[in-house]
Amino acid sequence: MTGLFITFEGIEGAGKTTQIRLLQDHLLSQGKRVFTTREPGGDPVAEALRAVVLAADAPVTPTAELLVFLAARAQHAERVLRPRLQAEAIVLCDRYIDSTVAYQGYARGHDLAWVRRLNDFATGSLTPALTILLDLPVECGLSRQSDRNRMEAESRDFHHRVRMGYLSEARLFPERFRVVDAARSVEAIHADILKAVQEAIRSAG
Ligand code: Z5A
Repeated sequence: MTGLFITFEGIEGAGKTTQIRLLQDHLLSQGKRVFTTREPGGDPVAEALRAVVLAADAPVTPTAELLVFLAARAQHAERVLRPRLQAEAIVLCDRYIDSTVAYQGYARGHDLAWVRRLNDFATGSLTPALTILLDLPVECGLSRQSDRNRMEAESRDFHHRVRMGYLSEARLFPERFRVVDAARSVEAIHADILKAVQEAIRSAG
């Protein structure tokens, strides 16, 4: 695998979409080959699964929810992520394995070791070189929301567990995570992300 795999994580309204767009523009202006994608989604089958799990108006059980996110990821990893990385692109992905650990593991209560193993199974252990965690208080993130999907309608306590889960993962895997304070201006956050990405590009050689 010769590309560079970078993922973006954070609670709702953390600014992932905004920052990915800015980073993509910057990298393209430097002549880099860049591909942007998201989870759940990024492929027709995975987008269909996204609609099932996020827009369902009937109850979805926690186990079904976990397995749909993983099914979408398995499809995305094999059909999109691996080919793009093999084509030497810098791949920017909005949410990936750590979303499942934070939402379905820490917040919903599925066993963390089990969720990590399922992530490995779904992706063939395809792990990002760099994960940018955009961290901010739950109140701040929720106040930036415009429309609400099924997950976003969860309680504040649920979103707080998600945030704490992410921070725990960042402490567990410091070689991969960079935690960025996302309660600041768009420009200040972008500057920190650029530093982390430039370092990752240098390390990738
Ligand atoms: N999910 C899961 O449970 N398990 C999994 O394995 C996976 C996902 C993969 C996907 O939702 C949901 O699926 C997500 C987790 C769950 N659930 N929730 N909730 P999504 O893709 O529809 O939504 P999202 O990923 O949470 O994105 P978002 O809410 O759109 O947030 P964002 O992309 O991080 O932020 P943004 O769109 O860039 O910015 C939001 C607003 O804030 C917008 O108006 C911006 O102009 C504004 N903004 C951005 N940055 C700033 C700053 N710095 N200051 C002020 N305002 C800002």
